[in-house]
Amino acid sequence: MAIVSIIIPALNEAESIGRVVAEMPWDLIAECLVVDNGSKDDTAEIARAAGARVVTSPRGYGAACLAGSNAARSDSEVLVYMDGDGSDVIAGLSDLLGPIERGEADFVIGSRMRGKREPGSMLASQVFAGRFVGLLLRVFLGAKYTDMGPFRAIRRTSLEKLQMSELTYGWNLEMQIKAVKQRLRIVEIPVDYRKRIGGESKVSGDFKASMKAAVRILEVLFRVSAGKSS
Ligand SMILES: Nc1nc2c(ncn2[C@@H]2O[C@H](COP(=O)(O)OP(=O)(O)OP(=O)(O)O)[C@@H](O)[C@H]2O)c(=O)[nH]1
Ligand SMILES: [Mg+2]
Repeated sequence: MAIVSIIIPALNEAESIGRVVAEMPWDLIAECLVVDNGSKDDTAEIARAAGARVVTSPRGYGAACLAGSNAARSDSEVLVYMDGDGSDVIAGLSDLLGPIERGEADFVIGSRMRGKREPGSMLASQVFAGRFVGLLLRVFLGAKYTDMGPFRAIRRTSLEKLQMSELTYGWNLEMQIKAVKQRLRIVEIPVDYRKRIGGESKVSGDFKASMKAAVRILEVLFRVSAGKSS
């Protein structure tokens, strides 16, 4: 069985992080890292009390994912990312790890479009954005993605090859595009998705933030697809 590190970016997620960490299947994973950068609530303390190792990072979703990746145990072989708001369903972890464990994939991405979505867990605009980006990636890169969801697993050696540099919400898409370009073996599986347990949305619930994220995602789409890395 591969040595697995779970990486959870979490900013002001005190209402959910305790439950997210408490649900960890410790028999499948070696560690759970919660990456906090300046939460104004008790996210870090609650995560630690629930059994996570807490790491700090510069601001930004991608910056948190990168800091978590760099802080993973040195013998960790597979990195798994998920959100700290309770939206991702950890019961899907063994399905996510399966193709890597069997030596069939380097990168496994969970698609919320293909799984069960709790009503209200994704806005129509998010569903549209996922499908639209999927279509563009198919046309330009020949990739078969249906989503840009956060719940995903990648071999650590493969992630290192990608030389990730997006420090905001472009991180997820950058990984997907670079995975295609680096010819990683990619598998997409259905994953379920729920409404956040509590707390505040940093993106989808805030019009200005979602516009900013959308612009960033489109920028990453064209820049990274065109092959420039920064
Ligand atoms: N450490 C860290 N975590 C972040 C940062 N921005 C977002 N996150 C976390 O990244 C995850 C995704 O952010 P969300 O606010 O859930 O974004 P979203 O899924 O588009 O919004 P909802 O649909 O309302 O959940 C959550 O666990 C956040 O706490 C950041 O700057 N630093
Ligand atoms: Mg969320």
